[in-house]
Amino acid sequence: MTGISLAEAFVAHNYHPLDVVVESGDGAWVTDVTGRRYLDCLAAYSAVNFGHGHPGLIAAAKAQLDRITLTSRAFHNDRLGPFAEALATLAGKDMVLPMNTGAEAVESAIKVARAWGYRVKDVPAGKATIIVADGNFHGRTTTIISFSNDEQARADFGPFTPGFVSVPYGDAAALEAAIDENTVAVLLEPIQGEAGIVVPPADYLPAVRALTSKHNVLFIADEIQSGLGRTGSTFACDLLGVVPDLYLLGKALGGGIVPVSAVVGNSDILGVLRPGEHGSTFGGNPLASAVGLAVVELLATGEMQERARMLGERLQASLRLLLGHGVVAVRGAGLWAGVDIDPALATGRRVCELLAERGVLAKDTHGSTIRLAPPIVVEPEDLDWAVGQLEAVLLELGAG
Ligand code: IF1
Repeated sequence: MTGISLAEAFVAHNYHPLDVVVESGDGAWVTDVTGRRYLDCLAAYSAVNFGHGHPGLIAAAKAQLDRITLTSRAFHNDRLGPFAEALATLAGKDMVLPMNTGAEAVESAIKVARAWGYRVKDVPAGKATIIVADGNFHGRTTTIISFSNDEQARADFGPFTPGFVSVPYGDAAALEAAIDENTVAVLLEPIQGEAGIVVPPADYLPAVRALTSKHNVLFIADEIQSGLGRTGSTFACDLLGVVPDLYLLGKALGGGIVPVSAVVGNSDILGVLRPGEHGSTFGGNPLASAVGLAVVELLATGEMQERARMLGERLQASLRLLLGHGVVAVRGAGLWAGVDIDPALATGRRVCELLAERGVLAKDTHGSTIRLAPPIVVEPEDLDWAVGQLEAVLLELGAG
């Protein structure tokens, strides 16, 4: 059986992948089992920000494989401390809670915010609420889907966790109206990914920062997808000069090699956790920490962020030329774009299928939107070529 039919037979049907079976990857390119090459314009939802097989990251992982890979947090390991120090420094904070997946970082921050609410803010027991935004995507656990508005993500998975209030994204007045004395945190994506790369009005995040400070509420920024270089800065919050109380990081923190996530903040908040109250078998393991440290060292030079900023300008400008030619809207920041295809022309899924036939891998979201997030190491000519392929697909579909 081929890779596809084996996967269809033995893997739970919780995804509907394109008909491409990837075998290897190098930089921004992947190769399938037949030897065909594709430009990877998804980069594993930004988990591969620095490219497939980044030499420095692979070297760090290989070196650690030969030392030790797993110790559990029952003991110290010699890699976690340096990783945590470097990551805290990168974020301008003083404490790190290491986890594995993005959803775990979100869950961890929810627990930290609730504990902070009861122990520091003096919210009555069991009353803490967290404000989130309509259209959010923060992961797949039962608590996280409890505050999703996406019926597909929720249907048949209840009962749900209480304690969340959802308000329209981008509307600071609605946010302030929802804050009361039991609000412990506001949890937001600085740019909404799954919703279609939705960039809020420029005054929104600064207003959220001002309101949360004024009302003694934590501002938790889910930078799991937007962070670590993607938008042309270390954090999407940086683009607006906003500093949240907690950063949630994941995806690219693992260098495309291992799952690594973290909650990063100051000890007046993260310090509420006491031994035994929270944890994970794998969080902060030596291999994850060695890779995470190499990722932070890569970002500390600022070169990746600058490259994403420059290539991002190029990408957004070339995509805007397609407006009116099968494209009805382009949104984005840095090397991250949401492109709305004219629904009369084709679904986003169909466009992605035709792009794959032309050697470009991208992913649709919400019917007619496709998202582009190539590895930051992509060559400018390859980026131009990919946009050219999108243009060709739209022409093929009958765009004017
Ligand atoms: C899927 C989207 C991307 C995230 C933010 C937390 C998490 C994610 C902002 C959870 C995860 C994913 C997971 C993947 C598809 C995907 C996605 F379309 F659903 F929104 F990337 F665009 N916060 N994003 O984007 O991180 O637990 O997965 O490590 O679930 O199908 P995780």
